[in-house]
Amino acid sequence: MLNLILFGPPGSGKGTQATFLAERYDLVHISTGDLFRSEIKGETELGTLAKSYMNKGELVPDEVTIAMLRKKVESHPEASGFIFDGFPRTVAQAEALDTMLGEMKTQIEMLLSLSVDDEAIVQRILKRAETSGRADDADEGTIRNRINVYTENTTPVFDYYAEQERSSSIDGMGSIDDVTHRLFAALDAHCA
Ligand code: B4P
Repeated sequence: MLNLILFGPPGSGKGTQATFLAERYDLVHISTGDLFRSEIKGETELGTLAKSYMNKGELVPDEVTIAMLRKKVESHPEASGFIFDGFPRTVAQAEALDTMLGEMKTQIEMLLSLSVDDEAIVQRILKRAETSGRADDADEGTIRNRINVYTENTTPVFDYYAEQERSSSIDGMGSIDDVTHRLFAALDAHCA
């Protein structure tokens, strides 16, 4: 199995690039952000809870996020690998993911982290807000809070996998195409 984490600040291109990686390497793409948005759309209890955090740019509590992720992974027993997009976002989530994959006799092969300047992030997300209808995209204060939450709660996940020599930093600036080619090159070199 090839299991990857696509990592990076909000708006760094995780969702955009995960689609290309999933197709090229035949991976099941799991985005916790998309899963929460689907729960919100369905007006479920989980959706109502998630919305109260997401609209402020805060993280949804670990317990809830981990349970949802586990359910999704278990619904794909046929998978030849997974690409986790937007998960893990805390060290507790990373530990839970490692335990879950360990039970399946597999592990994370690589964490690919997209680096993008804060100002480019704000511009990308504000542009997306024109069409996304997402409350967490529309307000610059909320976007900056998401960046702060990433810096404080999520960047330790990069170090967690770096200690196991599995983290790799990729330049996320430039065109979508440029970034895709950098990701493919890094993975191909790793898997060669
Ligand atoms: P996500 O859905 O993961 O939101 P995101 O970080 O904004 O998405 P992403 O990074 O994938 O966006 P992309 O760059 O593709 O999370 C939303 C919220 O859900 C979180 O704030 C949190 O509340 C909650 N949540 C999710 N997972 C959680 C977890 N594990 N634990 C707790 N809470 C969790 O797209 C950005 C825009 O940039 C797009 O418009 C795209 O077209 C554009 N773009 C991409 N690449 C570009 C490039 N190279 N140049 C120019 N534009 C580019």
